[in-house]
Parts: sequence; C-alpha cells; structure tokens
Amino acid sequence: RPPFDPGDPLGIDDLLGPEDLAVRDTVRAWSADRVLPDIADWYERGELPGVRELARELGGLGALGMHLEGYGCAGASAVQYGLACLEFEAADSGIRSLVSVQGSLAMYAIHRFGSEEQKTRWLPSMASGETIGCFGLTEPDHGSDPAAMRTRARRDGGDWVLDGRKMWITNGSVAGVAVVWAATDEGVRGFVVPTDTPGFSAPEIKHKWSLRASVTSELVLDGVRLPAGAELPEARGLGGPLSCLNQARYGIVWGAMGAARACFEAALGYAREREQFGRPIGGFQLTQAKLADMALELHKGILLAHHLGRRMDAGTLRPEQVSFGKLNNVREAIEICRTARTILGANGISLEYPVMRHATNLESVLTYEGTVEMHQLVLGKALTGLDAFR
Ligand code: TGC
Ligand code: FAD
Repeated sequence: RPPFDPGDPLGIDDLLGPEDLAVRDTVRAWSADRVLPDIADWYERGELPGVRELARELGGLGALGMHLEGYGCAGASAVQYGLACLEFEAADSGIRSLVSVQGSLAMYAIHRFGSEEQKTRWLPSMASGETIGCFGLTEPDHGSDPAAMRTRARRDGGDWVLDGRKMWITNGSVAGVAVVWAATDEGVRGFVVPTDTPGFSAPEIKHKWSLRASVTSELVLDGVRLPAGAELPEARGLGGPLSCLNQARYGIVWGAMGAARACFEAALGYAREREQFGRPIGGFQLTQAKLADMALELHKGILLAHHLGRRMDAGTLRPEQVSFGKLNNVREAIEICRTARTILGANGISLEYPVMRHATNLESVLTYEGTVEMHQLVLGKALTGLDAFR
C-alpha cells in the first residue's frame, strides 16, 4: 500500500494520466512564478496590473479556450481544464475568473453559436490572449433573472442597434470584444461587439472588497450600431447564454477547491509551527478536528469535480449536475477558508497570509454564475418537478 499523503489523502491523483499531471504541474508552476509573488500587492492596490501581458502568457500556456477544439484552442479534456482552473484559483480567484470568462463564456459563446466568419475572426486571437473577451448578461436591475433583461437590440435596415446597460462584467474595461446578450422582438439574442464600436464604453467598477485583483466593469451601450453579421446565428433564446454558464460554472466547481486547498495548506502549516501553551496548536484536539473536517470537504469536493469532469468528457453532464457541484463546492470552500482563518488567529486577517484574500474572493464566487439560492432552486425543481421561480 502507498503511504498516506496529507496532500492527497484519498489517492485521487491515481485518477490522473501523465498528460493531466503535466497540465496541472505547468499551471501550478506558472502561478507560483507569475501570480503568487505579487498577488497580495495587487490585491491591496485593487488592480490587476499587466493584465494584457498576463493574458498573452495564459494564451501561450494554452489555457484560454483550453477545452475547445480548433481555431488555435488547445483541445484539452474537461478534466484537464478543471485541473487548470483549480491551480489558477489556488493562486487567486481573479486569475481563474480571467481565464473562465475568456474561455468558458466569451470564446465558448462564439465557438458554439458563432458563424464561421466570427470564429475565424475572433477565436485565434482570443486563444493567444491578444484579444481579451467579456460576457455581458447581468444588468443593474436584472441579475438572477436575466429573462427580464432590458438591454434591447432592434433592427434598422440591415443593421442591429443596441441600447442598454450591463453590470458587474469581468474583463469589461480591458476587453477588445464583448459578447452581449439583448432582448429582441424575436427573443434573446447574442451579439459580438468590438469594443471600439461607437456608443460602447466600459467604465471600471471600483471600491470592491472582493475579487480585487480582477477587472470588473459596467458596459454602456448607447445606440451601438452593428452589421447583421454581428449576431450569433445559432443562439436562440435564453438557453444560449445559460449554456455558456454551464461551462463557466463547471470550471468554478474545480476552481473553488483551489482556493480551499490554498487555505487548508496555510492552516496546516501554521498549526504545525505556531505554539501556544508550550506546544504546537496543531496538537490540540480542537484544531485537529477542524483540520480533519476541512480535509474531508476539500477532497470530497475535488472528487466531485473529477466525477463531473468525466461526465463532461463523456458528454453526459447535465446542467442540474453542474448546479450540484457549484452549490456544494463554493459553499464548502468558503467554510474551509473561514475555518482556516480561525486557525491563523489574528494573522488570519493579514494579507501576509492568503486566507482572508481567498475568503473574501469566494464571497463573489458564491454570488456570480448563479447564487446559492439559484442553484438550490434548480436542484429543487429537478427533485420535485415543481418550478419555484415562476
Ligand atoms: P428557464 O425557463 O428555466 O429556461 C429558459 C431556457 O433556457 C434553457 N436552460 C438552460 N439551457 C442550458 N443550460 C442551462 N443551465 C439552462 N437552464 C435553462 C431552458 O431549457 C429554456 O430553454 P427553451 O428552449 O425552453 O427556451 O429560465 P428562467 O428564466 O426560469 O431562469 C432559470 C434560472 C433562474 C436558473 C436562470 O435564469 C439562471 O441561471 N439565473 C442565474 C443567472 C446567472 O447565473 N448569471 C451569471 C452571469 S455571468 C457571470 O456571473 C460571470 S462571473 C465571472 C466568472 O465566471 O469568473
Ligand atoms: P440578485 O439577483 O438581485 O439577488 C439578490 C439576492 O436575492 C441573492 O441572494 C439571490 O439569490 C436572491 N434571490 C433572487 N431571486 C430569488 C428567488 N427567486 N428566490 C430566492 N432568492 C432569490 N455577470 C455577467 O453577466 N458577466 C460577468 O462577467 C460577471 N462577472 C461578475 C464579477 C463579479 C466580481 C461579480 C460580483 C458579479 C459578476 N457578474 C457577472 C454578475 C453576477 O452573475 C450576478 O451578481 C449574479 O447573477 C446575481 O445577480 P445580482 O447581483 O443582481 O443579485
């Protein structure tokens, strides 16, 4: 029997092949080199400096649109994409957000619903990180209920004209292209909007106390005139954007466990070193109970992510199963981070350690891509057959 490994107590790594391990190790090494030395400083300043250079490096790693085929994308498996998300978020949720929004939302929308012309125009430069993308669904007055969106696209001759506002849009101010969802007389439609189109602007949202090392913006659309070819031809109705959300939520199932792992490791290391009452605090039964419970939820969550990843690779993953994973893993991750915070005592609130940063990041992750309540209601509907939304 192999020895007990505190970093992998269930032996989950045995599920991984050499290519999976190579993806994981590459992303872990890149994050250690490019993010971890500076992240506390970026976080304190509330900035993601050099985001364009970071995007190009992420493109060089093959991490952007990683699980998509063709058009310069890496064509990796869903499990490999998930492993990458875990490692990015172990560094910071903001980096995983940059990758998720680019690959799972903006690129996926064009890849799945776009015309051949849209795909060849945008996907290669998005895969390389030359062009950053964003995805505008949420509005100031419509978050959980996007069906009620007010942003409108109307036909004018052969063109479309877009008017409205989107809110809380990751990558908005640094994006070269925005995928914008709007109501039309024929239902919800998606549009590929070059951000230099007259009438489009993306002021950055400041004063966030979560995801501070991530660009979050409002999108303002004032008479944005687009050619007919800007519409995503294959997206019909709200199912279009919601299909993209399945992809990004899947990445979060893995990513949240990265933030949790970073906090668990910080707490374990601290508990072994920190002495009170003449002995390491990790020797006290109450601390051990916390660490044991954190390890249970961390590795159960990683196992769940693997299970969903295999279903995604097999083409059998259902949206309700993604809700199951997002609901469970983000909720458990935030609990792990909060417990880690208690083990670090006063040091737990310092940016010298990663736990408070991860815990506050996860407050956003808990809300975006569907709040806890949305995923409870999706599961509730699937379990009972009764729709609580309407
Ligand atoms: P409902 O009537 O249930 O469905 C409307 C149409 O959509 C289809 N559908 C889905 N299709 C694919 N995947 C899913 N998960 C789907 N859920 C529903 C459905 O079959 C139907 O199709 P059709 O052909 O019959 O028209 O829709 P509803 O209006 O009752 O809403 C359901 C609800 C509340 C679950 C949905 O609106 C929802 O998920 N709300 C949460 C919104 C949300 O998550 N927004 C996220 C914005 S993006 C973001 O946060 C990025 S964060 C940055 C980062 O990731 O890092
Ligand atoms: P609301 O929908 O107003 O919800 C408020 C509260 O009411 C929540 O607790 C909710 O669960 C609860 N609630 C609502 N309806 C019900 C109900 N029927 N039953 C019970 N409870 C209910 N969006 C994008 O489109 N693109 C992005 O790139 C993006 N990036 C983001 C980045 C950050 C940092 C953040 C914080 C958000 C981002 N979002 C993005 C927006 C995010 O998806 C929304 O915040 C989220 O969908 C919730 O919408 P809301 O904030 O309007 O909350």
